[in-house]
Amino acid sequence: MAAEQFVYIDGDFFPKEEAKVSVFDHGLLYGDGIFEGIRAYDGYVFKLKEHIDRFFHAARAISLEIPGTREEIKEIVLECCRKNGITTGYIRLVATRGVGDLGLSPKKCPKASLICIAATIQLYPPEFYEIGLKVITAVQRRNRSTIIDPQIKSLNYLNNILARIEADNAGAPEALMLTEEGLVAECTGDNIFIIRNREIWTPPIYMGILDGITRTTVIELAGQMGYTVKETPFTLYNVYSADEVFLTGTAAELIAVTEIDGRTIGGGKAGPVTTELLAAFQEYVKGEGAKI
Ligand code: PXG
Repeated sequence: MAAEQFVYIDGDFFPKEEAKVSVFDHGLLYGDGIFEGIRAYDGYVFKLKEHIDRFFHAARAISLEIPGTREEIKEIVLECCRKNGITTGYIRLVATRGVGDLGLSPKKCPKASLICIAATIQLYPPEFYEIGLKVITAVQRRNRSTIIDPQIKSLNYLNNILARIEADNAGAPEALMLTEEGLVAECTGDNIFIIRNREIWTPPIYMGILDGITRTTVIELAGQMGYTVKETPFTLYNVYSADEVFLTGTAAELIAVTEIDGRTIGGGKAGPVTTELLAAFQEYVKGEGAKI
């Protein structure tokens, strides 16, 4: 039998079945809150500092006071892993606006709630990393940064979910989202990279995408490996005609896209640059981050 799972909520650990929040929490009522999805590899929480920094920046952006310091939140994440016997897995850190009344205003929510869940992770089957993903472009556009900045990893993921529904309907595991202007933005839970003549391109953050921690890691690794990496706007034409396309995200790590909107990309399987970068990433994660 699997060991019992404990969820951290506001200072205490609760058995999974008893881990509950109020129906008056504005996280539920309005999607008012933020989250992080974090990986642990073999006893280390990968890029924990970067995830906690992004969490605190998002909190600032939505005027939410996280109940605790960066050091305290870090310790909660590590303790949550220990309590659940997680050395390799997935951690979800959530801050909700907390309990208020039925009005929109956060003014009536005196204290934000902090939740941490450490669990195992459902990954893509290993063969997907060789054969690559078939993705579609969603009709749903990525919301622009003047509306809700996609840099805020908020509990309001409906924009991404609407695109993911399109992917589900098409039998695709991911959907590519465009900006209002039709430029390539990102996927519903992953950033996108394309490779042209061994040059690596990815959309810049200002276009309205999440500043992905895997994205930054891959940009740094590729630079160290001697690749030219450009953060530059591009169109679907550049994606369709790319030599290789891959996605990055905490869950997916780095995964090839071999078909998009019915067009085969490159050779129809993970290309050489993607394969080399994935190997470098998998090597890099070993022992990186905060020790559990
Ligand atoms: N873009 C979006 C919109 C995301 O939500 C990424 C890019 C990749 O960022 P990181 O920092 O992970 O490299 C994300 C990540 C999941 C899951 O379980 C992943 C994300 C959100 C919710 C669930 O696959 N986001």
